[in-house]
Amino acid sequence: MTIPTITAFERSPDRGRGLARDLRVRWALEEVGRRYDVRLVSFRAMKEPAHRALQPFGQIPTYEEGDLRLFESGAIVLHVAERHAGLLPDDPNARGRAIAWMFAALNTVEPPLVELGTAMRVEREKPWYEERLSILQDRARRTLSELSARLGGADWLDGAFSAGDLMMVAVLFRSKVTGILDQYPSLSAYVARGEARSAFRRAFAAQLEVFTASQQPADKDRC
Ligand code: GTB
Repeated sequence: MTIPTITAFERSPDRGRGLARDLRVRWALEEVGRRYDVRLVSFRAMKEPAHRALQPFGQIPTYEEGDLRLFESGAIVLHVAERHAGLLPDDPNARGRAIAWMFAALNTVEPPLVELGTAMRVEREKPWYEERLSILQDRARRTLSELSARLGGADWLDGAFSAGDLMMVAVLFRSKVTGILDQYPSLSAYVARGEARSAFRRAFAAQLEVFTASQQPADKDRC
């Protein structure tokens, strides 16, 4: 079986603490027990034609396996989940629902959280920051309240852990730095359950290791 190669940041402002979206791809590969190689790319290399041929927007992650080339973390996780046992239920309806949760994570939950996180990172000095912050917090809270209501007291979103949970936890995990998740104890516990999985821990450690191994400085100017 070909060993897939993914791309990840050579340098990252968070120094590999889970903000970069290769984490979810690593996690999916770890969940299904698939070894993978990592090619680290610089910010300059990401914008060059060779990388843009893989990722039109000049971003990570990408995925190469034999003659297959994929971009978009969601598409990559879905590809991994569809080709290996463990991340999607066998029952076609349950499978469809798990995929719906993946899309909900990426299309409904991630956008307001990313908007909030980005504003908190790069718009703090703007004169309108406080007003915008409050609008973005309201938007994020609305979505998180609805998600929390649906999760209720369950461990996972729809029965057993699936690629839908993997993607939702990965999305929520990235927003922990904003502090907004602290207002939702059941979602915080949901993320903690995801983080406690051994596959997540291996994926997180592998991403972190890129940066601890080289002791490199943070690149504050990018992403
Ligand atoms: N929709 C795409 C997907 O899901 O694959 C989005 C991919 C994406 O956003 N990639 C980012 C990237 O390559 C890295 S994850 N950015 C470089 C660029 O656009 O030039 C976003 C990210 C990672 C790390 C931090 N950080 O450390 O602060 C912030 C955001």
